[in-house]
Amino acid sequence: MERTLCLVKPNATAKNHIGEIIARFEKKGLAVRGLKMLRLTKTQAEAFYAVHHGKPFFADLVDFMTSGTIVAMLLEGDNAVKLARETMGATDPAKAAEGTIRKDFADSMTANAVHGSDSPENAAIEGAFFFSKAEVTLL
Ligand code: FUP
Repeated sequence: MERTLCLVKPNATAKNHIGEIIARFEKKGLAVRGLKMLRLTKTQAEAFYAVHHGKPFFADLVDFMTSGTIVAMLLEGDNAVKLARETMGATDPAKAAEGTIRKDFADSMTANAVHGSDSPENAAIEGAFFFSKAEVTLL
């Protein structure tokens, strides 16, 4: 069993796609083990995307991620990191496969509806970013 951290981004929460996006993950066999709705501060968004600091799209990405509420979830299952990213589709929605979340709900490369950790190591770091040890231990 593996866990991953996924986010429903502000464009998707604003369009009432939270339920459908979570259902897409659940239908692939991923179990929701943590769930919360919040709005990131600029400092938090900059920290979450620190790996992209200095890139040309960084400021727009931070602006977008702080533009509204997001939903953070811990998903669990076999190969959860890879399975969640397959369910999400390519980062660029123009390249996302039919039936993926980004194909159906992304508005642009930045407003691409969902985030998913890209490795088990980053999943642990990103999971701890949104969920306290007590919250995770209770699960
Ligand atoms: P992903 O792992 O699929 O979320 O993609 P990346 O880590 O490559 O990108 C992180 C975020 O930056 C994504 F939400 C998309 C955004 N991004 C841009 O807005 N422009 C780019 O050129 C690349 C990434």
